Amino acid sequence: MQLKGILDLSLYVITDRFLARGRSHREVVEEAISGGATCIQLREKDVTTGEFYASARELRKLTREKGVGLIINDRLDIALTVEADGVHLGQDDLPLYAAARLLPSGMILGASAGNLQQAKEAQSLGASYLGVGAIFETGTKSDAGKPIGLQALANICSNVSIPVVGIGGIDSSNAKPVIEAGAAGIAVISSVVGASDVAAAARKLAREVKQALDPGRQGLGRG
Ligand code: TZP
Ligand code: MG
Repeated sequence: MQLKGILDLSLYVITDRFLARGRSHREVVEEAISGGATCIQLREKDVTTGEFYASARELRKLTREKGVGLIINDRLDIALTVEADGVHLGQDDLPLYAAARLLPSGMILGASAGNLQQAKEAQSLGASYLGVGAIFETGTKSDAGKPIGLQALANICSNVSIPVVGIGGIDSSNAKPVIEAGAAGIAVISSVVGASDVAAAARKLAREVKQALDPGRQGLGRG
């Protein structure tokens, strides 16, 4: 899968300024990357466009230095101006067909899907990967809906050809079955951004995911 070469989605950490215990995006993202985050999404809900843009620029510089992908949530204009690796659009955002018209070739188009129909539609409209969920209960997104669970995730994973990232209520206690259901990675907010030790939380999750993606390596003292 071409995306794999461009972007590693295995531990996809999404920012949240309200869950960050007063730490800046920069501090949280630096720690998350040092713990093993492979991709960062800048997600802002209650800031001005100017503030969103400033954060995006700062994280673009940082993620470039660290060699980690940067995806911008909701805002294609900001993703384009800061030369992010991609944009992530939900069901109520700019429609994928409209975004696809402006998207430079090689830029990643992430899409949210809560069921198989949405997943197939997003794939047919050119999505590069899917964020599927909420898998488990989460208090982070008020309109996340009823959790879809692992069975529905597995069904989606086996019916699309683009990579799927599970999202919603994922922590180190339940990351493994998400990968075993066929996901290429996990997307997390509270279990990393809200942790007292962000790097340690990311490290623990990265280990779980790595082992689940490559069980052959278990017990070899790696990772
Ligand atoms: N989309 C579906 S669930 C969710 C989003 C953005 C919230 C994920 O946050 P957490 O804290 O990892 O459950
Ligand atoms: Mg959105």
